[in-house]
Amino acid sequence: MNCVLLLLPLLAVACCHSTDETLGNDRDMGSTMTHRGGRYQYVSKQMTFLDAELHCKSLGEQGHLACIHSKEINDLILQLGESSGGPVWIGGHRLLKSEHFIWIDGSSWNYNNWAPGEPNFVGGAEECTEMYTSQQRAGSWNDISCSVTRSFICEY
Ligand code: MAN
Ligand code: CA
Repeated sequence: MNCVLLLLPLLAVACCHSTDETLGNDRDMGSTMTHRGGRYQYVSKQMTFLDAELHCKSLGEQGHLACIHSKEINDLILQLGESSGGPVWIGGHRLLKSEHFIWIDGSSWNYNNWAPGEPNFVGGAEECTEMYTSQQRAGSWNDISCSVTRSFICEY
């Protein structure tokens, strides 16, 4: 009997995290998708890049704004962010005002999907990265000031 009771939480975890591409609603905070063990959550609240990153960290020990390494993940993140009605933060950040970008989790910058003409570093003040979610630019990225507020996608 004890054995069965101990197994129940394990079964619950196995059941809820094994399926790829699960779309569900997370109360009023937006929707969550799992993909190959990674969890992605759309947060509808609009925050600056820093506050958004801090919010993602509060979701889990490994939480951070979504870092994108393939078209597959880019498509998934676009799908999650589409309901925002505007661009969403992703975890790209300009390195020390240079032309180089880094991902906020330290993973390598091995994929990008900049919109035509981007990143253009307007006013020397565009150090964060947003994804457009509508019209012909949907899924492509723009460098933008970190202090504007956006909905965002966490990975945790
Ligand atoms: C336009 C473009 C972008 C830029 C924003 C700033 O959309 O020039 O590259 O980041 O304006 O608001
Ligand atoms: Ca720009």
